[in-house]
Amino acid sequence: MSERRWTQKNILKLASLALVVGFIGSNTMDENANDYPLEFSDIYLVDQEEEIPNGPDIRAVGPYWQGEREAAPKAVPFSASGGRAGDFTGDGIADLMARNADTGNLLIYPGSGSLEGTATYGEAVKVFGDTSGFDWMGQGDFNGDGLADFIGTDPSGQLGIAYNSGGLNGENTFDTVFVVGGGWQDYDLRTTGDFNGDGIDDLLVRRTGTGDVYVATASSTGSGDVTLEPPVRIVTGLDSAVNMQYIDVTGDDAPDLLFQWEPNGYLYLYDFYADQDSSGNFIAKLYALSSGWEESNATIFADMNMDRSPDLIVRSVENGNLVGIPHSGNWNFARPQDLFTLDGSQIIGADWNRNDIVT
Ligand SMILES: [Ca+2]
Ligand SMILES: [Ca+2]
Ligand SMILES: [Ca+2]
Ligand SMILES: [Ca+2]
Repeated sequence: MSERRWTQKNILKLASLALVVGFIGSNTMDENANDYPLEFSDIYLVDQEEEIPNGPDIRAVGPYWQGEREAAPKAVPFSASGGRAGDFTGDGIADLMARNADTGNLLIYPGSGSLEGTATYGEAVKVFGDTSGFDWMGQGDFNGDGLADFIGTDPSGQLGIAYNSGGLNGENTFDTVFVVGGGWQDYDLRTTGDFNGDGIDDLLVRRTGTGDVYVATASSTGSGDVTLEPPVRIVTGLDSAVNMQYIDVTGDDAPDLLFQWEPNGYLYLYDFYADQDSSGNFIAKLYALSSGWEESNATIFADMNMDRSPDLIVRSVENGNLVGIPHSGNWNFARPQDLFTLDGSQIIGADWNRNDIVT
């Protein structure tokens, strides 16, 4: 490990956290550890026996969650609701969406269906010209046709949606953006996911300055409009999360909440349906997956290799590399750190720091 990467900070981190069960690609402080393609110096797997400092105090709350629920949401296939990357092309493979920070152009990178380095995603297709008027953009299927639609907000809080017109077709990929409503300037983390299992993606948001996460369920007549219900609080305690995604990674077909926690750099998984008590009430649980993610400034979930398990995509703060980390295919609640196979990581793109939005 080079001097440059093996900094005092890392040594201190090791000593103070005592959490290390292995470096990526190595179970020891191996000389070769730095050859690992992830190129992050201090991503650590988490030993679940150790106490984790500065972790979140997260709780499921609200009318959707009062210690009991009628049932877990209906099964939602990854390909239909997106791994939070969406399928814009209609081939069932999740594609990436990114905005070039200089031009404001919105680009779609079609997924190849295999995790193969820089061939994992194909050449970018420009779908919108200058989108600098949007402060957030994402995707979701808001009319239930299986094709990822566009969603975005502007700084005044107006939220717009544009339906996918039938596949990836340059600047004709989307129909005209229509305004759904306002008020979204009060929320800072935004993501989509099918919360109620009706096949229409819903909006999950955190209220700015709080730890409260809300869901606004969406409905659509299937053609010209989308209605968002008023946001209902579902989770509290996420004040220091720096990103948030809603996707099933445990394989029980019920989406989980994943987030990166700023105070300690950990990636967490909150499983709403981790367990049941003797009365059949669901018990939500928080799992720490790995640490060191302050070295990444983007987190995306997408099934890159089409094994139906969403994989993890991160972006290096240091060099802008986009890195794909495969899902192991297995969820073991006693070994949550094994959910993503860090030593199977590959660089799937370079210079992704040129994009200010990646999803
Ligand atoms: Ca696709
Ligand atoms: Ca759609
Ligand atoms: Ca829904
Ligand atoms: Ca996968």
